Amino acid sequence: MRLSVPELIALGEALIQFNALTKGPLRHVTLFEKHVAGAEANVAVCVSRLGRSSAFISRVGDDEFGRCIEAWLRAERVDTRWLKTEPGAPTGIYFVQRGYPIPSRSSMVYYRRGSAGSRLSPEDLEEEAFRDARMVHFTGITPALSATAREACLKAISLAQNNGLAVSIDTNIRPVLWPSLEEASEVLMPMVEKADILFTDPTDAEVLIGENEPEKILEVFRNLGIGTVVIKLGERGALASSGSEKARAEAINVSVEDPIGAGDALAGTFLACQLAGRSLFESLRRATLVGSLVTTVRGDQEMIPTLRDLEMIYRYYYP
Ligand code: KDG
Repeated sequence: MRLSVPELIALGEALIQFNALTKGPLRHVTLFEKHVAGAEANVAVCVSRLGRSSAFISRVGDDEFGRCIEAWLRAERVDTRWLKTEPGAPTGIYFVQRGYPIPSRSSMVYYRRGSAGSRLSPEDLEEEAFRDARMVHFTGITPALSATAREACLKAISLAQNNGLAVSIDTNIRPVLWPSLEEASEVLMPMVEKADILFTDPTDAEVLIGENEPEKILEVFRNLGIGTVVIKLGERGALASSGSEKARAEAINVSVEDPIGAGDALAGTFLACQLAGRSLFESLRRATLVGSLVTTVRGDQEMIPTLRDLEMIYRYYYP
C-alpha cells in the first residue's frame, strides 16, 4: 500500500531537552524534566496537531533517547518513514537554564557535537517525499550542524523548487553552533533568498542584513523576492507581509515559565493555517496566540493546542 505523502516536510535535528525544574544557574539545579524538542521537530508536531499532515526527515541514535523521539513523533502522527536510526552516534541532548541571568528568559546548553542528527545528509532526502508535498521547512540550525546537513538543506531547496513546493525557512541563528556570525550569514543568506516563506526576528536580521527595525526588515526581505515574511517580535507579537497585504498581531499577556519553543510554535501554526487556506491576518493572529501559549509551560511542544482547542482559545481572546 502506498502511504499518502504529507503536506509539510521538515528536516533537522530532534533533541532530548532536559528542562530545569527550578529557576537559576544550572550548577544549583538538581531536578530536570525530559521533553522531546528540536526546532524542526517542534514545527512538524505543531502542524500535525493542528490537523495538517507532516513528516520529519532526520537521524536519531540507536539509543533510548532516539527511541523516545521516534515514539513521540509517531504518537503525534508525524510521518517518520524517513527518520533513520544511526548506529554509532548518540541522540543529541541539551539542558535548559531558566530565569537566569535574565528573569523570564531561558538559555540552552547543548551536548550534541557528533550527534546522529548532525549526520543528516542529502541521501536522506528522497524525491518521493517531495513529489506531492506542499511545503518544506527547515531552520538556520540545520545548516549549522555539519557540511552534510548543509548539503541536505540545499538539496531540500532544489527538490522543493523542482516539485513545486513552497520553501519555508526560519532563520533561527544559534551563535554557539557557528564559527562566527559572518559565516552564519554567508551560509544562510543564499538559502534565505530562495525562501517563499521566511520567519525571522530583529536579532537574526541584524546578522543577515544589518537591520533590526521590523518595518525595514520586512522591506529588505520582500525586495529580495521572498513572497511571505514573518517577523517574530517576542512579547511584542509579530508582523508579516505577503503579496500586497500586511498584518500585525499582538502577543497575549501570559505568565512565562519558559519561552523556548515559542518561535517554532508560531512558525508551525502559521504554516498550518496557510495550508488550511487562512488569510495572512488570521494565520498570524493564531500563530502569535500559540507562540504565547507555549511559553506558559516547560517544554516546546506540550502546550501546542489541537485545532479544536485553538479555535476555542481564539474565540476567547478575539470574541
Ligand atoms: O526553537 C527551540 C529550539 O531551539 C530547541 O528545541 C532546541 O532545536 C533546538 C536547537 O537546536 O536550538
